[in-house]
Amino acid sequence: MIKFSPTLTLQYDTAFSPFTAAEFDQGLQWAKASGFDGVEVCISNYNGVDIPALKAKLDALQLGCSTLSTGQARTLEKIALLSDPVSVERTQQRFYQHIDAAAVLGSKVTMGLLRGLGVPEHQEAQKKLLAEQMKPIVEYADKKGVTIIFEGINRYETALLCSAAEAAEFVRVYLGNPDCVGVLWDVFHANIEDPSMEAAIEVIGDKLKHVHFADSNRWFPGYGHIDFDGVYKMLKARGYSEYCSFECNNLPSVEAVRTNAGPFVRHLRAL
Ligand code: LER
Ligand code: MN
Repeated sequence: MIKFSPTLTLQYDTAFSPFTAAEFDQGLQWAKASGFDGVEVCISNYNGVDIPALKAKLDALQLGCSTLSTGQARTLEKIALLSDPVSVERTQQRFYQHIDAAAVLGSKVTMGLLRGLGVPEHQEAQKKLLAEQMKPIVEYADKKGVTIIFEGINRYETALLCSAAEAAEFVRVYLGNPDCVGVLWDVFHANIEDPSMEAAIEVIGDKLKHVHFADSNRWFPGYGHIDFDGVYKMLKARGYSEYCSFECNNLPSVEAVRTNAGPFVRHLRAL
């Protein structure tokens, strides 16, 4: 069975969360009432973050945690893996903390923009370097039984590893296909980068471990031109049983996101 989660932020506000960090508990109540199976939680750093308390809150509502969204630290702290040695070290340490938290929460850990933006030149060298810098993170994840999900991100946000094919190749070839690393496929990026939704799902194959839902304009599904019924049916037909997680801007409005989420999830489940 495919599971669903919305993005909720725990520390710092983001346009992807329909509740502010201060409203986190209200967001959990809404997620439960809307029929979600779990929540995707944005955590930037662990200053003052009580993971056992978060786990207790989720358990009380019988909600899972799909993945830890990690990218906020890149803009807030200017850290990344494709960066200077001090920044690389800080980013690796941050991922160890994310992995420890994920082990408690039973979630995955996202490797998105915190890998760094890269530059258009010397793609091959940067992919090799990134794989090298991810190595201790992957080893730590493996030891802790946590899955890292590597996301293809469109060309306007990053210089490399933009498409589903590139993300899947990076995991399989450059990282050596470890069991503890999968691909996060974001249909908003896919609409820009991938030849078709079908081809993307096919090329990722058994490495597909998480899906981000936002429409072609990054509004809530239904306000752009992505065929979500078609995508959902393809995922279902392939036996995908991980999360589809909403990561869209609060558009057309935060009220619309909050109101539409439950009916949209019910609609997809009925397909
Ligand atoms: C993160 O999941 C993502 O999709 C990035 O585009 C965030 O800006
Ligand atoms: Mn995404």
